[in-house]
Amino acid sequence: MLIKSALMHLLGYIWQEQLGDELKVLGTWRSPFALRVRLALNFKGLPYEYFEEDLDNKSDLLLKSNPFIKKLPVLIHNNILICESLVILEYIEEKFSDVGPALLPVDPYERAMARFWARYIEDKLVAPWLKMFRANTNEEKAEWMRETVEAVKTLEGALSRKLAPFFGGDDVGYVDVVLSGMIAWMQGTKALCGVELLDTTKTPLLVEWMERFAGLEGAKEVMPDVDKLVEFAKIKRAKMMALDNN
Ligand SMILES: N[C@@H](CCC(=O)N[C@@H](CS)C(=O)NCC(=O)O)C(=O)O
Repeated sequence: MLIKSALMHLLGYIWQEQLGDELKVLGTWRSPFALRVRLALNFKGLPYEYFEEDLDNKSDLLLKSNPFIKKLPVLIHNNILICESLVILEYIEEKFSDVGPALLPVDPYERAMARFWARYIEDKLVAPWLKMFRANTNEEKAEWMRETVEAVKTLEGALSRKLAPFFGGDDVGYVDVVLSGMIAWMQGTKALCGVELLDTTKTPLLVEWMERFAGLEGAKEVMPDVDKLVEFAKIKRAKMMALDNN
């Protein structure tokens, strides 16, 4: 795996030298969306320059790069700007189809299914998780928690039907990259919202998947520290509550 990853990086640098292409990523360490982009580039062995943004004080580069919604991540490819993590992943996949491993399957049905699961993760896991985290009442929190837990169970089932180490099969693919942005947040959910989302009895396959994923060369260097994330999120929520109460 180490040799494969070193080779990928070497090929990436050769590609960059030959084409004179330049990739920049605007992100923040805690963003599950920005993480997807960094992971996809790492797995493909594409070198990029990373810019850590302060979302309380957005840089001119971010405001100019994503003037419509002013959010991270942004991929800057030479002078081209691409926003929205899933859109960026598709761009990387299409533009650099000849560099590194493909993230989307070749078969149209498999490709459609990968996109379906990516959408599922967005709508049924990430969105309810955020609502649970931001809920003002216990009733609201319980409702969004129920939805989040349901989504995790469904993903455990989807992985069990794969009979493979990753959603992408023997290697990581699009769905793995999309879900992996949430790994640290899922690990921190007990501390933040009082519910253990992943454990060896309820979701043994996802726990194994998560450990396998976090150990990958392209992932190790960018996965956020769970304790740091929890600390950050607690402060963020306290500030949000204080604003709501004013
Ligand atoms: N759907 C977007 C979500 C992006 C997003 O919510 N980014 C957050 C960081 S995690 C952001 O930039 N927030 C800044 C803001 O809301 O002003 C994607 O997939 O890229």
